[in-house]
Amino acid sequence: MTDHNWMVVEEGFDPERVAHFETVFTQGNGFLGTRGSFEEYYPGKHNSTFAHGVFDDVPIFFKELANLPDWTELFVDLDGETFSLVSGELLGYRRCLSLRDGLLVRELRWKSPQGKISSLVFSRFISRANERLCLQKVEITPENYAGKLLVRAGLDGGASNLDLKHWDWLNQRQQAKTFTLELKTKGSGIKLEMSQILCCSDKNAAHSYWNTFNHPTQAIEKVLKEHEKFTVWKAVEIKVAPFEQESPAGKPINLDEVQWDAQLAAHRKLWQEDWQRSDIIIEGDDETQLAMRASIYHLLIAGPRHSERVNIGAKTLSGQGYRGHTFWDTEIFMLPFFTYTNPQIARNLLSYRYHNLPGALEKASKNGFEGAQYPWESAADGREVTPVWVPYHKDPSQMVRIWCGDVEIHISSDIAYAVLQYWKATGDERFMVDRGAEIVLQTARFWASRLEWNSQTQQYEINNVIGPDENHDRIDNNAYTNYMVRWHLRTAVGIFAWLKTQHPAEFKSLAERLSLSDEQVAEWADKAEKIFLAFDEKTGLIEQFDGYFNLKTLDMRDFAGRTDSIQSILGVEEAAQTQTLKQPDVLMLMYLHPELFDPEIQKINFDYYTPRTDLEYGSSLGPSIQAIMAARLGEMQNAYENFVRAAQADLKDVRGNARDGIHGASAGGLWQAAVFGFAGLKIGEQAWSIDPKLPQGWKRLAFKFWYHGKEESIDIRAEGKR
Ligand code: IFM
Repeated sequence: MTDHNWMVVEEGFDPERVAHFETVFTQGNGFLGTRGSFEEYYPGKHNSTFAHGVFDDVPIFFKELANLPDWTELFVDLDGETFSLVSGELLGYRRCLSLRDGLLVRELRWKSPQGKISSLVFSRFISRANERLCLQKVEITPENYAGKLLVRAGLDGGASNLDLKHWDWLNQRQQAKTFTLELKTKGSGIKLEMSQILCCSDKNAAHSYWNTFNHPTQAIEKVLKEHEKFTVWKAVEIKVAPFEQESPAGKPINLDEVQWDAQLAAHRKLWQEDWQRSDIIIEGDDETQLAMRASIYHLLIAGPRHSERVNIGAKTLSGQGYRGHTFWDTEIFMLPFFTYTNPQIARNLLSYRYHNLPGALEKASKNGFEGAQYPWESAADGREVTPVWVPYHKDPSQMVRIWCGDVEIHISSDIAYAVLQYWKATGDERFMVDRGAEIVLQTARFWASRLEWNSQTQQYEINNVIGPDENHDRIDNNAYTNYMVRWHLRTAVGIFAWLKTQHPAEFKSLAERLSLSDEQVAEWADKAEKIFLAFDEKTGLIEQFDGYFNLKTLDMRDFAGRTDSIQSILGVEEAAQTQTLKQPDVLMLMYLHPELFDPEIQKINFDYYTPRTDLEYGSSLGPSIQAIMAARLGEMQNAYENFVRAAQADLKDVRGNARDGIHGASAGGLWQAAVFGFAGLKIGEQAWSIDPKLPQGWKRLAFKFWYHGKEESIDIRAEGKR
C-alpha cells in the first residue's frame, strides 16, 4: 500500500475546476460536512458547511440544509498586501486530501503584486473524535522580505445558500480568548452556537477582537523577519441545539485547552479504526483503488454515527444539489456499505425511517390510501419535499413539472427491502421487533390499498407510476415496482407470522396499536399472488412497463461524441417516446432479486436492455448496478467499463455536475460493485459465500465485512486463491 493510493491531489491551480475540487475535497465527520473551499476570498467560491438535520424553509424545494457560517474563513495580509489567488503570481500550488485521515493541505508559493514572495501552507480537519470540533492552521514564511503579518479570521453570520439567507442573529460575545456567535434558522428555529479561538506560535504576537455585528473577527499581528516561519491556528466549536443530547461524541469543549497535535492524534486514531473495518484493497489498478477509497471516504464522512433522526442526502453533506434531501439512494445504494462495515450507522439510517413513519402515514392518507407511503424526497421530518415545478436548467424562464413526488412510489418497497437486508446481514432481531417490522407492515398496508383490480384480466395492477428509469413517467405496471410489491407483500405476511410466533408479547401490542388483523394479512397474501408480473414466455423478456416494447428504438451510436444525456439532448417529451433508459430498471430488479430469475433469463434481459441504457450520461446511479449485473453474468468487459464510469463520477466529473456535491449513490454503488459484483459475495440467512471474477489486471481484491456480529475477511488473488 503506497500513499499515492490514499491521496487525492490537485497539482497546479485551474480556476475552471474550483467548484469541482470544492466537492471532491469535502471534509466531515458524520455530523458536519465542509466543502474544500479556499480560506481566503475567491470570486464565485461556494464555501459551505452543512450539518445533518439542520434544514430550513425554502421556496420550491420546501426544505433545504442551511449553510452554516464558514468556519474556515482566514485572510492573510502580508506586509500590507492581502494574499489572494486572483492577484499576484502563483509560483507553486499543490493541494492534497489524505483519505487516511481527512486532512486537507494546500501548499503554495505566492508572489505579491509588489514582488514579495511568501510560502503558505494551509491545513485543516473536522474532528472524528469530537463531532463539534473543527481545526485549521496556516504556516507562513516570507521568503524575500521582512514585514508585518496580519491574519484575520471571523465567523460570518450572513452565510447563505445560493442567495437565500437562513440565519437570524441572536447574540455574540467574547470571553477571554474566544468569541461566540449565536444564530437561529428563520423558519425551523434551530439554534446554532459557533465559538472560535485563534492562536499562534509566538506568545508575543498582538491579538485583537473586532466586534463587528454578525461577523465577529479575531486578528493576530506580528512583524516577521525574512525566512521566519510563523504559524497561526484556530479551533471552532459548532453546537446545534437539537442534536447536542444525542451525540456522545459531541462533548463540550474548552477551546482554550485545544491543542492541534493532540486533537489530530485522537482524530487519526478513529480514522485508522474506520479504515480497518471499511477499506477495500485493489491491487493492480491504482486509479480505481484511489477512486474506491475516495468513495468509501465520502460515505464515511456522511454516515450519521450518533443520531438516528437524520439521514444522508443524495449529495451527502458536500453540496447544495437536491438541497440535502434523502432519496432511495440511501437504502438501495449507500446502506449496504454501512450494513456490512458499520452496522450501527445502518441502524441509525433505518431508524430515521422508523421515526418518520408519521410523515409516511400522512402521505398515504392524503392520497386516499392506508398505511405508510414514504416520500420520494425527505428532509428532517419525513414529509414529502419533492419539488413540483422546477426551473428548466437550460432555460430557467420555463418551468418543468416533476412527477416523482406524486408517483415514484417504489421507494416504500426499497426501504422495506433494506430493512430485510439489514436483518439478514446483522441478525439484529431487536431492531426487527422494535422498528423493522412496523416499517414493513405499514408499507405493505399501503400497497394493499394502492393495488388496482383489473376485472378483465383478474389481476392487480399498479398504474401511473415512475420506475427507477425516470425517462418515462406516469407509466403503468412498471416491472420493477410490481415485482417488488409482490415480494413486499409476501415478506410482510412472513414477518407478521414470525412476530406472532417468536415474539408474542410484542406482536400483540403492535397488532393492537396498528389495528392489524389476521384477515387483513391473509388478504395481503392473496393480493400478492394476483399482481400482474410482466414476463414473455417466448422471448424471456420482461417488458419494463405496459407499451414499452412499442416505443422507438434509438441507436445510441448515432449520438457518438455527445457530452450530455439523451434526455437532455432530445428533451423530456421526445426522450420518453424512445426506449432509452436513464438507468437500469429491469436489470435493477434482477440485481435485487436474482432468486426470481434464471441466469439465462437475466442474460436475455441484460442483452436487451444494456444497449438501451444511457450509462454514459444518464443517471449516476446506473453504472454501478450495470457493473454488478455484468460481472454476475461474466460480461467482464462491460462490468469493468461501468465500474470505471462509477469510479469516475466525481473524481473526473464525468457529468460536469460534481460541483453540486458528491454522487453518494454512485459511491455506495461502487462499493457494492466490488463486493457483490467482482467478489460475488452472497449473503444467506445462515452463511455467506463468494464467487470471484476479477477484472483483467487486478491482482488482488480484499475487504472485510460484518456478518451476524462477526467480522469476516475476504482476500481474493488473481490466481483464484482465497
Ligand atoms: O434517486 C435518484 C434517481 O434515481 C435519479 N435521479 C437522481 C436521484 C437522486 O440521486
